[in-house]
Amino acid sequence: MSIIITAFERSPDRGRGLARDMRVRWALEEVGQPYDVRLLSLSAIKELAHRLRHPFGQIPTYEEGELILFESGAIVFHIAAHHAGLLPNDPSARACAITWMFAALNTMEPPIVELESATREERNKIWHEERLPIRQNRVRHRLDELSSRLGNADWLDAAFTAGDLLMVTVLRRLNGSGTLEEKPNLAAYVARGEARAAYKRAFEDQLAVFTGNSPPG
Ligand code: GTB
Repeated sequence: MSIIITAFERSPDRGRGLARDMRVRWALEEVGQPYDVRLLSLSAIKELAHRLRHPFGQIPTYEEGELILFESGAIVFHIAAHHAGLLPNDPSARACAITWMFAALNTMEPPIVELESATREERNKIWHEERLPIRQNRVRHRLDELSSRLGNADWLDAAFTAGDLLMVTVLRRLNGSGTLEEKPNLAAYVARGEARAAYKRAFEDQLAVFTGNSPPG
């Protein structure tokens, strides 16, 4: 059955692969599932036709026949649960990988998104300068903890899983901020994820939407 996802027709990140369709594209590439992309404008995502797919009027969504999903984490989990390659078969190892998926989205992503949106949307508020270090320290604290746990390992568990896929997409949002670079093992972990062939294909495809160039077949 064919798969259709939604993405921005013109992503505000200018093709840096920071919007959340990137993690869905990457997951589909990892498991070798072809997919089509419905590109939507910022106004189209708020229209009824899209809200029937996504109650909050956002991207990404995922359609597979009658099945319509939203929430990038749920979509990646669905892909990982139905195709080999992103979750171990052993029940305990599988549960650990799913735990990392939740950790990426529930523990790491919120302070990173909060810091990013505060920097973007609140920089003119009088309290911004005062609150910024608080927000930066929340991110640094989580990075410290994650860095300690990862140590010298390549991946969060024995092999690459959907937990790493989500964690790398979350940490990537800090690329270039200097914060990630303070933890060389985390910066190397992100680079390791970005070096995967499936990641590169997904990245090129979303970049091609922004540049208007089709990636080489
Ligand atoms: N929890 C949801 C999920 O994981 O799927 C969150 C989905 C979400 O935030 N979608 C964003 C969206 O549709 C796009 S990804 N926003 C429009 C709206 O809410 O009206 C977030 C995003 C957008 C742009 C950048 N960027 O430019 O760097 C980074 C991340």
